[in-house]
Amino acid sequence: MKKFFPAIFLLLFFLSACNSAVISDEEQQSLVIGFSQSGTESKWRKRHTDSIRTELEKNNQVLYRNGYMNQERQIQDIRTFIAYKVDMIVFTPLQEDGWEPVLKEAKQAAIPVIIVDRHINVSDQSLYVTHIGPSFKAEGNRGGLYVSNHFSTVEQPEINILELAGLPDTSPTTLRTDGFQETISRDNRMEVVDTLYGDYIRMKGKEQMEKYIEAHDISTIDVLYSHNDEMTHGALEALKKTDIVPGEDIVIVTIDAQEDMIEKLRAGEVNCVVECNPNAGWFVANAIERYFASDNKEDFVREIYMFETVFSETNLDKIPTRNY
Ligand code: GZL
Repeated sequence: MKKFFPAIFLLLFFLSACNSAVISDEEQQSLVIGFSQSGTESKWRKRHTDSIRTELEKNNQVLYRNGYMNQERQIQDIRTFIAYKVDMIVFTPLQEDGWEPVLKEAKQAAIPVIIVDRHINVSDQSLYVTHIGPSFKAEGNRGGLYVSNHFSTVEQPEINILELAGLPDTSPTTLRTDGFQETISRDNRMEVVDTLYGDYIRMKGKEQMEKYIEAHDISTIDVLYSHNDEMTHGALEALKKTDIVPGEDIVIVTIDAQEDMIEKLRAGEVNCVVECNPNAGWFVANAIERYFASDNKEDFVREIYMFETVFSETNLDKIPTRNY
């Protein structure tokens, strides 16, 4: 019996050690992450939120706050995360400026910050670990390329473009304008004759378009370039009150690729849908995992671009079902 007893003891000790090893691994994986989202203005944004929360909540505790498109509220949310001493802050800034003070507070509290989707303007680049998001300029390029190709076989001395832009002073709005302009400027017939701002909101897009139609001859516009699908839906509602046939009398280019806009593409009401990928969850979770596993955190990758594409009449049969 004596010989048998030590063996049992060793086996129990080994099993309990294994069990504690498994628990400590799980404890190491489980971080407390503060996630501040900018708003809920579009189906795109709701998918963006769900994607990040679902992926992070697989292995971590996530404190989620929605800023409802109010920067002051987002700043308070980040301060809450700091007070809670979270392990990591993930946030989607509503606009580019005004983040320096609160990010300095996070740095003083030694809490790393990841920027997702829109970018920020800060002089001190050490205030955030990395930025994860689309290439907004490439999205603008793709929209401009579609327009350039569309009119390359059209004999027309002037091509008038109306831009329906998103929220001013945000990186998607600035860069979608720059990317589009960069591409169409190679055809000197093309000109953006007016820019309206719909803040990425359907109703505001509709209001801006209605006001424009009241004050201008919309039949002189050849192209509508809209920075997101929600505003495009609003513009289509406004155009319904005119005799303009969308997709025929006016070429429409829009960005995001929500399912409800792919339906408009299939119906011929819009001509080009540039994808803006909202499925950031995996990219964020992977970056956090790699950051905490890294031996050299100061030298972490600074920009992580998400893959995305463009849809038009050329690939209607190849559009994956949208999950937003
Ligand atoms: C772009 C994102 C934009 C979307 C809009 O990544 O910031 O904001 O294109 C959303 O739908 O409002």
